[in-house]
Amino acid sequence: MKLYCLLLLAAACLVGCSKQAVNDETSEVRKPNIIFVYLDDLGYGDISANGAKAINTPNIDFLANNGMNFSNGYASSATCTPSRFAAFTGMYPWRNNLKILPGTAPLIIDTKQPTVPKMLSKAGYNTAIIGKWHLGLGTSDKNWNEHITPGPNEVGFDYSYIMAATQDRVPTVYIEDGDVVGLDKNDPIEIDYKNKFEGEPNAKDNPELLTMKWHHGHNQAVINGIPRIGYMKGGKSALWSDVDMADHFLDKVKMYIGEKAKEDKPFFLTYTMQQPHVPRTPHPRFKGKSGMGPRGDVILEADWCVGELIKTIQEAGIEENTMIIFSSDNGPVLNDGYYDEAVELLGDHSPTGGLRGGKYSLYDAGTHVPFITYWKGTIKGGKSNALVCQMDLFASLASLVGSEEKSADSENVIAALLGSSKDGREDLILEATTRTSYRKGDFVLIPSYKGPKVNKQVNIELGNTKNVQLFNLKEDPFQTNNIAEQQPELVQQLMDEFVAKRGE
Ligand code: NG6
Ligand code: CA
Repeated sequence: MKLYCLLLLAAACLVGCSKQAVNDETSEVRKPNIIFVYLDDLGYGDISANGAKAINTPNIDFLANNGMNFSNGYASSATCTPSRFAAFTGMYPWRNNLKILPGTAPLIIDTKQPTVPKMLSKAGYNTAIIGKWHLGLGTSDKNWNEHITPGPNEVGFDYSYIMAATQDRVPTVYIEDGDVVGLDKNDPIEIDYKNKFEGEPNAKDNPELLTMKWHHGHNQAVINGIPRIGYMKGGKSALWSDVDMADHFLDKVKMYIGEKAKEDKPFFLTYTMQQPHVPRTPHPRFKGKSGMGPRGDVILEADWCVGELIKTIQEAGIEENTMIIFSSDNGPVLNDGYYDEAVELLGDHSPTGGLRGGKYSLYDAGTHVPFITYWKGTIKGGKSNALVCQMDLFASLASLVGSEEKSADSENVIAALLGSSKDGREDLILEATTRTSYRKGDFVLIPSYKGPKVNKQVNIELGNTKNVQLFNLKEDPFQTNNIAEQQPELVQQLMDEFVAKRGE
């Protein structure tokens, strides 16, 4: 602990002895605030800092250009629930065979398990999550009209203001510290993922109510004119407004930072935005602004939110004592179940930045996502090709704050995250809809898997092939050349390591 303080004091003095960083009375350094900004389905190529030309993301670029922008930054999984599980627990999601959860799912993090917020809490942090959760809540027979527990507050977040699952799944209400916000007890919420409620509109029988058309799935409850996954009854006074969601979460973020910046304790805030996941519902201020339809518009909206976040920490006077980590839970998808012109209006834009595959895919674009760290005065601007994964937040942040806590699979890559080392992880097991691949150095090995080559509904190549695939991502970042046949020994070596690590 003392060593940490001295080290950070030295670091702070190197960058000019920032006032916020030093507590005058004890001359101990205040640990940095940490803000994890986590987008939903944003692709590597969706930000101008990573080469996008058709879309301009000046605020995310500000973080990238003045912090470290990682060209080998990974989510653990090509879908949301498993990635978030790994980011918060430091444990591979395939160990628990995790899949995308319905809105009714019980909490899937063991309340006894180490988590990033618990570890930081023990290290003296205030902790909060504002935004999307999607890791299950309460028990499977939970009553949405009573206090819902366990949830984020039981796995380490002192404060939570969340949506339970996704914007396209019921319940479409906000939940604050385990209680539905604005609920009228005389109009109780009922949720069912199998059976519709008599007398309630649904997307198949009531197409006249729809303001957005479903393409696949998303044909159950109709809420705010949007067809959703799952049926819902009641809770009218608590329903969220889709177009105001970004502003709503941002307001909570501003309030939280405003309050916590004044406290002696540092804070860890996870700001999990819903964009650009479906349904894409930009606020009217952003509607039509990208020329790319709602998907582009909500990326601009998310970028604006990042700008507001930066302004908030600047105005609170904590910019030099706040580390921001920016990333996305999985790769991009265009048509994820609604007709919203994401495909038709795409033009030349490549959400993956040319990487192969996308959300749900074992090819690179499934998990290879934007990954940026920013900390004014401590992280110098630059680019890094160190291999880093969101699962590494646990061990890296533990090291940053001087915690001895451990998690199952997280590696300490804090030096890479701070830009003081070019080295990240040596290898990484990646997951996509329960299949796994093995990245080691520049190589990625994709074992053979049965199943369709392409998910036709979303039009994404999944990575399933009869034969094993091996790519050298340094020479062939877009995975056009399977070199497994040319390199049988390497295939065998990687396969052996992979199998040993997976414990099969
Ligand atoms: C899929 C949904 C998709 C999206 C995804 C979860 C259908 C047909 N598709 O099952 O629209 O909600 O789940 O996305 O229902 S994630 O980013 O949260 O993993
Ligand atoms: Ca996602």
